[in-house]
Amino acid sequence: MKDPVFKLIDDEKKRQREGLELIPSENYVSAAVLQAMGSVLTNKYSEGYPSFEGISSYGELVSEDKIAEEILPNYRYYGGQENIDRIERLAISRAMRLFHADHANVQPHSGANANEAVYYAWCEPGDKILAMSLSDGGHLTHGSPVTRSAHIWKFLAYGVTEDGDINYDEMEKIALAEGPKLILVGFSAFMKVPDFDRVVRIAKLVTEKFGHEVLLMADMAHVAGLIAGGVHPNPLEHGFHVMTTTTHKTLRGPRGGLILSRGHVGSPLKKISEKTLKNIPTLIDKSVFPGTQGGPLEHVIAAKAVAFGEALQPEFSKYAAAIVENARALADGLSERGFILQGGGTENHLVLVRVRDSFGIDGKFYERALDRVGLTLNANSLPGDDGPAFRPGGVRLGTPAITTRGMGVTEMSLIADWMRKVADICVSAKDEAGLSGFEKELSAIREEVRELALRFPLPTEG
Ligand code: DSN
Repeated sequence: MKDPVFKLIDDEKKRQREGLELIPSENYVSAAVLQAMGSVLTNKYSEGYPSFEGISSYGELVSEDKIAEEILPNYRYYGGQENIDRIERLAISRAMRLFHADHANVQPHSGANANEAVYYAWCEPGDKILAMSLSDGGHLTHGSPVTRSAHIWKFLAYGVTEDGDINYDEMEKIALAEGPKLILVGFSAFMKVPDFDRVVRIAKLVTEKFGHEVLLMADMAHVAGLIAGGVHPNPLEHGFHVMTTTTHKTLRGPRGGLILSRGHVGSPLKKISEKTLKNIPTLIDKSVFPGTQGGPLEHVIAAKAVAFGEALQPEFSKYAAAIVENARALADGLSERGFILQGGGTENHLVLVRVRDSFGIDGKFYERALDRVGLTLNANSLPGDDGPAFRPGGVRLGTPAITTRGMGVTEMSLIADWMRKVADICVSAKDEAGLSGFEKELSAIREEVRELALRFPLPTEG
């Protein structure tokens, strides 16, 4: 008998095909990415690293055929690495070219692992790290007290201003009062383009006052695809030392993490006596393995390599530009229909809607009602939210996945229309139980959503 897991996978395929994915951190991978991920590479152990020799600096063009042919001595703890090494070297080289980095570590299993590996590479226990607060749009891994990191390092938080931008004055004030070792710019619910140059200036002031080097880290998980596509500034080109990201959001690769850095690339086997910014690529390699992870997931690394190869193609820039254009159209469409938006709109792929302020309904209720019509997004807290975390005042949505399906501004307007209709139903229904009185209205919208979704197949459906 067939394992019931496969029936459930088929059900999930149907859900993805017949609904619209509006969660801004999700996307649909290509058939090639899926194929690499579901390969025999999952059978192989490869703790350690391939040789970094001959992988280009980002400015040089090194032939991929050469990388794919060469077998070089490696830093691995297992035999049988001749294919794995070449795959990982391709992934590293493509990531470096994509993000103009001196080095790439493609092994982090996730964005959370990538972030923790950077903290562990640079900071001693008790050192101070300055990052955006979770409630203002930061991320759990940027120092939320419920995480392990928050028990090891002392996190300080800056917030956002009324108009939804980073409060740089607050960042500077805290930085100059506390002297953090690391300043982090990164977010999971923030709609502006960060002013990286201003943060670089703040770090210089900290160094002048306290005498230590400050690591500048950007967690660009949400916008990595926009950076790769050239429609968002690259923090590494503005003086940041490290950029972390996941590979599955706007970057449209497999679920996983990635760390890019600038500095000198040395042997991960050599002892490093001094933690300097120059050595950061090697400090990070040591921190990922053996510092915080064991065996790398080489099937995922192969899929990362394929996704990076796709993102290096000229079409990817068009895709990135379309994500932003669609997000603006969606934000405008929602505003025109009475939704109040955090920050007034968006400069990236993400929109944060103040549903409680707009219609007096909470984000979770609205998320669940939208689930019933096949529009998937997530409830999200808003700056200044003081209610229960599970019943926040907002919802977060974005356009990476629907743009992958080929949708454009016309479809954004349809989505905004459906969202307004569902909001009106929620107001009349009052609570989730009350939605049962609106089955007919919800089913009619569900059919319209399904019909639109089926006109735009997933990339894996050919
Ligand atoms: N959980 C991701 C998001 O949805 O933004 C960030 O890691």
